[in-house]
Amino acid sequence: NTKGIIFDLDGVIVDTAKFHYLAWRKMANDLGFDITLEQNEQLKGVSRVHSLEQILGWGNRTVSSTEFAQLMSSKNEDYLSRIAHMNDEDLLPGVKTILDFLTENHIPFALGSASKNARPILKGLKIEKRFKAIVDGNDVTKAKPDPEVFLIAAQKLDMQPEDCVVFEDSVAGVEAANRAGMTSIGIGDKEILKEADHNFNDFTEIYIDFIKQIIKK
Ligand code: B16
Ligand code: MG
Repeated sequence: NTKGIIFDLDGVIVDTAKFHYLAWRKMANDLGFDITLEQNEQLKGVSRVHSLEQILGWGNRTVSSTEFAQLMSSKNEDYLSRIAHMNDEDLLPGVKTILDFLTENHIPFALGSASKNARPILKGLKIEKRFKAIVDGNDVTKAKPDPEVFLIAAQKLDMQPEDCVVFEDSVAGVEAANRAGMTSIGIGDKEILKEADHNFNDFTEIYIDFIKQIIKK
């Protein structure tokens, strides 16, 4: 028996974080202010609605609900045009090796992402069919750091939360995994993701032996 694995998408499987940043930054610039890379850290893993609320707060802007909806939709169009040409070469380094190992060894894995664009992105990367379950921003009512997205993923994997291991690049996502009672693995800056149970800079640092160890029940 093995544990189940849950992958975050943006910043873990593929580097869409930089495209989210560019698209939000362009929107902010059009509104007359800027957002920094440091501020962008706080947007990782955060839903579209909460990201926009946060950004408008930074710029001291209030907008009508109509304008709010327009800003979200034009940001998303801009974002989609930036990721339109993504393909299997855009998998982050080391990800393919891990997915291949899991697939070959029949270890089930799921996606647990805040993104409403997750399915088209996975399709573009040509890995959509390899996931036993895909839970994304369209399936949840509560955004990370609420554990809902990971708890639904565990259910779909037929696993207890404590038997799940989550790979996350965001502070909100690590908190969500911890609150779900799962093992959290932070991918990225250890100083930022200090609440994670294990930390790696990226997947090239993770050896199959480590995977074998953490999936043991
Ligand atoms: P969308 P993840 C998150 O995806 C991103 O990290 C976050 O920056 C983004 O705002 C959120 O998805 C919503 O994305 O606008 O595509 O619905 O990291 O949870 O996979
Ligand atoms: Mg992420």
